[in-house]
Amino acid sequence: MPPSIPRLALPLIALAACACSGGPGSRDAGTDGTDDAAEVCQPGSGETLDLLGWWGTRAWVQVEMVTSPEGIVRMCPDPHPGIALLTLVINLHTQSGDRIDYEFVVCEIGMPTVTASLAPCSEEEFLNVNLELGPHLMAYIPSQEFHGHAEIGGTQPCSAYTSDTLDITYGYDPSVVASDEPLPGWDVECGGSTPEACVNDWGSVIDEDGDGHPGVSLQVTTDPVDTIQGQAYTTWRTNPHMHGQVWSSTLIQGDLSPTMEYDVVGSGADLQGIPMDEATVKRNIPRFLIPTTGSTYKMVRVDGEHGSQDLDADGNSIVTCEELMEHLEVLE
Ligand SMILES: [Ca+2]
Ligand SMILES: [Ca+2]
Repeated sequence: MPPSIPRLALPLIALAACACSGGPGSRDAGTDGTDDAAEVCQPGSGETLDLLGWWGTRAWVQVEMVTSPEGIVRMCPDPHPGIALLTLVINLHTQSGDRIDYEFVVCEIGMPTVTASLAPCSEEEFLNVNLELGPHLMAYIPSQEFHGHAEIGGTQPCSAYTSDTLDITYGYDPSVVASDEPLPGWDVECGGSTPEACVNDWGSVIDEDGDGHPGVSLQVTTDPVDTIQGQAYTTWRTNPHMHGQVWSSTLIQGDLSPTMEYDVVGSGADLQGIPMDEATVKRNIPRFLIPTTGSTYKMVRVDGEHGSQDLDADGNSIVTCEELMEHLEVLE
């Protein structure tokens, strides 16, 4: 960091990126999903589709982070592209005509490493900012069950598959804040300093990951210099609307029209013990955009039926996130 840059800026970078990461994830750039989506379904087998059962699912969500006009943080490049990875276990449990009801759990949300700098972007000053779910949140999400249903276009391979699911939310009560209303978040124009005064719908914010802080916590680390120790306390909402085709009784894939957003309800970030002010942090968080195209998903049957791999290691007729995560290669 150049000496002219205030040290205070460092945590802002981290939190900004954390915003970036608010959705971005990406350990592998998701080339698998992209490649598969580029293929064309061939209804070769002529089988009558049977889709009920357990499916491992991965979504590659294209995300972009852009620098806030008021921010001192600059994504490099700006906008900064990335891929967020969602890994799910879905149980397609009931079929009635062309409708299939399902339950699912989110196993993992992976966010991309972001390169950031202070304006202007300087290749010598890049700081890698790594955002991930805090340890409590990481342990918590596989315990949350969500519901949805899918419409199937037919009984033969290459039939359309369109799923509709409720919002996946963390850190607030979705029965209080409707899906078309803003997430609970800190009002940067607030004259006060407490969340009671400054967070809209504060009453709906819950410590859902049980770490003693409001909302759910995202953890930020930086390299090559481990300067920042911080968490952003957030509310989170995503909804992976899936459109695609049933390739067979063991493979469904296609495009994703995801929504993914977050807001800050508190700051747990500090630099050498100096806590950051929430409004200042939020003003410096880059905006988080999701292109309407380019995201893909793949569902792979994992219960041993129809020749699929059987990941139900303990034989209890339930495939858990733990069992899926042991064999993520099936989703690649
Ligand atoms: Ca919490
Ligand atoms: Ca099992």
